[in-house]
Amino acid sequence: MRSAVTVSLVAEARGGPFVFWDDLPGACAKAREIGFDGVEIFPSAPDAVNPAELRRLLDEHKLGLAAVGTGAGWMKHKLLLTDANGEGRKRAREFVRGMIDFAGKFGAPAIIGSMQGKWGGDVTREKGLEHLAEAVGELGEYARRYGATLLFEPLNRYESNFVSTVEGGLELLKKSGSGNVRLLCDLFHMNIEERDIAEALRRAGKMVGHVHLADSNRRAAGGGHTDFGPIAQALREIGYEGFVSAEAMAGPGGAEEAARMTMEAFGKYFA
Ligand code: LER
Ligand code: MN
Repeated sequence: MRSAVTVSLVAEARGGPFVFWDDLPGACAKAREIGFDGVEIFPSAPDAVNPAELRRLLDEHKLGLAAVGTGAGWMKHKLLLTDANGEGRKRAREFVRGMIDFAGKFGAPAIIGSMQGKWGGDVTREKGLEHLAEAVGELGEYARRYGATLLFEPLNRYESNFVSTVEGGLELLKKSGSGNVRLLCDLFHMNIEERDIAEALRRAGKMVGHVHLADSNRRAAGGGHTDFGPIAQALREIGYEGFVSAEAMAGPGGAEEAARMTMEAFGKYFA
């Protein structure tokens, strides 16, 4: 397993669970200094980060690009893949395709998280799930041109009501019809929704494509009461070799402390 740390470049996501903020060169330098293998970035739009500049930073600090988040599609541009309005859904897919084009240059996967939206109002659960599965299927196939997968992230009940568990995620992936989508298993969401996190990871097996690492309270690993031993053991058992990426709230000690706590936990359990 490889370690990564999140960097948000989206002002509208302020208060969200990202370790580093705003300063991509600074975050890359710190990530390297602390010993991470990669960075996971949340750009505000597909063209917001210059790919040549990112390539230079990754090379300079010997980092991989773990994944690219599309959350700005919702948080900044108000785009949802389950919008009741067809034009809105179309623009949401275009946005994600743009993010796949960006991430694909680095062979990295894009993430569908908050762009899945919620059902309610003029979106029924059935219609919403149908639109979501269709979009995930199309976008998953689209990512193939880069030899990259697409990641779908089940979210806890307070953030979405479509897919909150591994079981629901596996159903959605099946419904999507694409064999190129994997689950992003976020240990914070799983701590709220799964009966047993390790068991759920075993159930997901080869469909685990990425892991978000946070403690029970969404602080950096070590800042809450999650028992990472059985979780890491389950990941080893399923042969998971991808990134374990810190997506957590910095505590009073700030981003650097959160990153260092994560690295300590990573070394102890996952390395
Ligand atoms: C949001 O809670 C989250 O976990 C992100 O990775 C998804 O956008
Ligand atoms: Mn997450």
